[in-house]
Amino acid sequence: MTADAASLILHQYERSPFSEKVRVILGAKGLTWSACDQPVIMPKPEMVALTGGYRRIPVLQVGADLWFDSLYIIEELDRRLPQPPAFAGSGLGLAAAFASWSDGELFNTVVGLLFGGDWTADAAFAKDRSDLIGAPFDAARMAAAAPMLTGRLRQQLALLETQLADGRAFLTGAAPDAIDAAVYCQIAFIRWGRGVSAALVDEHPGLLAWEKRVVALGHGNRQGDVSRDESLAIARAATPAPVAAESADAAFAPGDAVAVKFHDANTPVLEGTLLRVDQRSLSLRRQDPDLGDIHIHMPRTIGALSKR
Ligand SMILES: N[C@@H](CCC(=O)N[C@@H](CS)C(=O)NCC(=O)O)C(=O)O
Repeated sequence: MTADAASLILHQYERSPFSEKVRVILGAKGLTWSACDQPVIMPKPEMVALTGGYRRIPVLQVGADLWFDSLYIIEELDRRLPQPPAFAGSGLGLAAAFASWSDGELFNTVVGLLFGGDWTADAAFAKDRSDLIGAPFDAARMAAAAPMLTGRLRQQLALLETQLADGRAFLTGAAPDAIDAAVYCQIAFIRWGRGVSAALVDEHPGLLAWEKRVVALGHGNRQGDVSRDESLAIARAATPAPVAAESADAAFAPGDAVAVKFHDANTPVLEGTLLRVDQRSLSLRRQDPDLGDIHIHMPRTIGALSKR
C-alpha cells in the first residue's frame, strides 16, 4: 500500500526518543502508519516547508493536517482509535503534567550522560543543538557533570523500580499507558548509547522486566516509508479536515490572525488564522503559497500564542 491523504505519516528519525514515544503507542494500538524520515540536524528543507518552520521531531501528518509534539500526537491517535486507550491509567491531565518529569528531568539527565561521553556526536550536531536551544550544547561540561548525573539517574530509576515493586505490569497498572511510552522512550535512548548508562538500567530487575513488556508492544503495522517529497505532494493534494470553531480562552477568537513563538531559539514565528483554542491546545490554518491550506494542531505548552 502506498500512503495517501488518509494515511498516518510520522515525520521522525530512528534514534529519536520522542518519536519512539509515539511508536510505542502506535504499537499498543496496533495502528497502521508510514514513516517519513527527516534529517537529525538542519537543514530540513522539506520539513520546514511543510510545517512553516517548526523543525522538531516527531510531527504527525494526515493529508494537509499536522500535529506537533509527541504527547499531543498520542492524544490525536487516541481520538482516532480510542481502544485500547492510551490514558486509561494516567488520565490526560496527569499524563501531561508527568511530561515535565519524563521529557524534562529524566530526559535532561539522559542527555547529559549520553552526550557527556556515552554517545558519539560530532561538532555539527553540537552546533545545531546550540543554535536550537540558544545556549552552548557543551559536551565537556556534561562530561564533567557525569558523576552527579549518574547519581541523579540512579535516583530516577529507583523511583520507577519502586512504582513497579508491587508486581504491576505497567507503570499505571495492568495495561500500557502513555506514561509507559514517555518513560520507555528515555530508556530506549539510553540503550542507543555506548552502554555506560545502560548498565545503570540493568541494575533494576523490575524495570528490566517492564522494559521487555513495552518492547513486546512493538511499533504497530509500519508500512513502506514515505519520501520527504511524497509527504509534500500528499499535503499539496489534500484538503485539511474541517475544524469546529471554538474558543475557551477569552483572549482569542476563531478567525483571529495569530502568531506562535516556539520555545526554540532559531525557529521562525508561525503565522496563521486561529481555528480553535482552549487551555490545552490550539489549531490554526497556515496558508502556504506552494502547499495551499495546512491545518496545524499543537499543545499550548509548545510556544506563546499572540494576536498579530
Ligand atoms: N516536546 C517535544 C520535544 C521533541 C524533541 O525535542 N525532539 C527532538 C528529537 S527526539 C528534536 O526535535 N530535536 C531537534 C531536531 O531533531 O531537529 C515533543 O514531545 O515532541
